[in-house]
Amino acid sequence: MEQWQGINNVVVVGLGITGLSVVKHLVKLPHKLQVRVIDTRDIPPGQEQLPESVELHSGGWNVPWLLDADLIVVNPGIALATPEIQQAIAANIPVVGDIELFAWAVNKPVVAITGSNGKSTVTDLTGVLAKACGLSVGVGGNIGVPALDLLQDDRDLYVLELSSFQLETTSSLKLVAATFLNLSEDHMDRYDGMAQYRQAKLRIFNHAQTCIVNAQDKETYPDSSDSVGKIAEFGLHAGTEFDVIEVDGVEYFSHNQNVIFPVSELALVGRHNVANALVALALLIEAGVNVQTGLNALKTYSGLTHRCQVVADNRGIKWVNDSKATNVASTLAALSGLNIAGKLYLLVGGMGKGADFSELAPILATLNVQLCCFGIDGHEFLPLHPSAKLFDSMAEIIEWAQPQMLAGDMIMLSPACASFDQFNNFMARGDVFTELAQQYA
Ligand code: UMA
Ligand code: ADP
Repeated sequence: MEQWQGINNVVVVGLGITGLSVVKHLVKLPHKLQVRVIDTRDIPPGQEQLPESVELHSGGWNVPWLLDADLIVVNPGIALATPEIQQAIAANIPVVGDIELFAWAVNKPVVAITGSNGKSTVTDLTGVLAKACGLSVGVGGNIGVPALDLLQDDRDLYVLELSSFQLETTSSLKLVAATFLNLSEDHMDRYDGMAQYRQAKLRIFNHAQTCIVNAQDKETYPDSSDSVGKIAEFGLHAGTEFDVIEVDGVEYFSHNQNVIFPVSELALVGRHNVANALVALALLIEAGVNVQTGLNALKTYSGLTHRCQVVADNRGIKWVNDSKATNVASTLAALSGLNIAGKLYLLVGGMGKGADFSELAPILATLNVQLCCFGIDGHEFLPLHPSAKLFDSMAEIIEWAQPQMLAGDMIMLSPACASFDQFNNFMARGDVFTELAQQYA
């Protein structure tokens, strides 16, 4: 608790589920704090749940409040580069995020996951495996349950998904094992290029006992100048600490050449999910968990909703919700290895976050595809394929496409963009797609 010495006046910037979890945590601390909230939105989500003792300033900034604070706790959705936050930093006021407060409070082992794609799958699966091994486990962070809310229950282990935004404002989180899964372009509206985005993610290793890195993506390795814990590599080929090896023609997950589990028994589909399962095993093994008792969970775990999920399958037409594909690499993962008898109706677009979509063109050229573009940056996809057509909404696309679809076709939402231009979040976007699928299929 020594971190709280001299802190009396805390300003929480940005409400939402993170801000609310921070406020609830602060008002429960043993020492009395003055807690105030600033949210630039006119009607911040969650304002009705604020305790009466907490003052709210909404609809814009309140710089005097910021400059009067002993500590500012900022929502991951707000960039540190925002001028008002920069003004506070220049005035030497400490600015942290909810994960830093979690680090100050937690007293049990924590493992954490970052990367451009696969974070939620690895986080959820690690939690499922740990539970199957008999541990009481708290799973949260960027996956949608604020980390501080997890502390309400005493657990044996915490598993956190951490975004680059959360890592930017975290400096003292101790981890028994941490992984950086992969790096590909994302959030270029928030960073001055890939190097800055990568540095934010590398912060996960700052106080990690074991750093689990991707042998097939050297960008996930700490820089040689960084002082970090033990490095453990994972890879889909033999030759790394955690890898996939072949014994008598059968592929196995393995640790230091010792077989753990046959890859073919993994319920998840796709090669990227073999890597995801390998990392979940690696995190728990490095955290000292005996995974043998929980391995059956790999046979039944079928993944999270909104990730390449078949939501309707009628008259030979598959409707696939991959709303969580919010960047180019995740849409590429969804498209690679697709085996469709007929035509693919691919729904792309939304808030592009400054990304370069041209990387999708080569794979689109190999597919029998109808590219259907929507959302604020939908027009940016038009040059990628001759079939591309622009629409205002998903509903309009489906109304147009449905009468033409034939048995063997697939219609997939894998938008390569964030959802915030038309939806509250990627889940709401996936739910709308799913409802349309159920209505039209
Ligand atoms: N906002 C304002 N003014 C404010 C506060 C927020 O304009 O004063 C805007 C932000 O710019 C942001 C948006 O509102 O774009 C979302 O903020 P929010 O209040 O909805 O945030 P929370 O509900 O607290 O959700 C946050 C994470 N959101 C972001 O990082 C944008 C959630 O990750 C996370 O699940 C949650 O905390 C719990 O930890 C979402 C996300 O999109 C899923 N993350 C990005 C990603 O995965 O790519 C990083
Ligand atoms: P994140 O939380 O990092 O966004 P998710 O597990 O939610 O990751 O998956 C997001 C998208 O990325 C989905 O479309 C999924 O199919 C794809 N994906 C999952 N794991 C990987 C991986 N290891 N490499 C590339 N793409 C992946």
